[in-house]
Amino acid sequence: MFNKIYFKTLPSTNLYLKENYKFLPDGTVVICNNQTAGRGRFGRVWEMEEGSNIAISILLKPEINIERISRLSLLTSAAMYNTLSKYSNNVTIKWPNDILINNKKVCGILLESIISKSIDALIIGIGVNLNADNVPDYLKNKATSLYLETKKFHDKDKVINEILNSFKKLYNSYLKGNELYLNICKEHSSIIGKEVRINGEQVIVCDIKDNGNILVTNGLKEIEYAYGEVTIDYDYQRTT
Ligand code: BT5
Repeated sequence: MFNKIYFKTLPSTNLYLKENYKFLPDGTVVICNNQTAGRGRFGRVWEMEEGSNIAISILLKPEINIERISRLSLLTSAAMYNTLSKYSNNVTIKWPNDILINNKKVCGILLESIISKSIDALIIGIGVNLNADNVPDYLKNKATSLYLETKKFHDKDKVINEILNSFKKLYNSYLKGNELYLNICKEHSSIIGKEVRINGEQVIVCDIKDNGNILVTNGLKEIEYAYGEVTIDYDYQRTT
């Protein structure tokens, strides 16, 4: 399914696919060793230490209903859970796009879509702190790497293949209408039952719904979010 293209350095693997998706087939995977302008959601920065970490983007051109697109973030989170939990304990998924180990972020996912009359391209970017023995100072409280958590180096190509294999299994079943990844996201959620802030409001997370949205309560009423920024209470305590 996957056709891999390797680069030594790119500004951003997602950006590369955004600029070139027209000429590339469904299933193209861009991998780079050094990403100089990695991006997160809402225009935020994604840091990457040259050589030791993973930056990949997957190009998809599926014929699916537009409303099912956002679920691919959760599907990718589940694939990342399946992969990283082979190497470490205490891997959890922070809805919708963060993977944590021991409550610190080890992986982020950026889903971008290009839509005209139908879906022209979906781009799923995955950044993993793999073998870095450090994270930038300003992220020390909330970021980690697989190496820092396991004290072992991990074979980058092997981990990338495992990510892609796990993604492929879940994605093929998603294309047939099955949402297998949802159970993984619920079972290994870092936020269900917890008090968090979502878009600034203090709430308790009740569930992840079948449509991929999160259901929370503020004590007075239940609210459903399709996307948003979740801050876990211990983050709040650390940063205040
Ligand atoms: C994400 O955004 O977590 C999505 C990150 C996606 C990165 C991949 S790498 C391959 C592909 N190409 C790209 O250009 N991007 C994708 P968000 O939820 O907005 O989180 C961003 C926030 O995470 C930042 O504001 C920092 O607080 C934090 N952060 C930045 N770099 C980090 C890192 N290496 N490890 C952990 N946290 C980080």
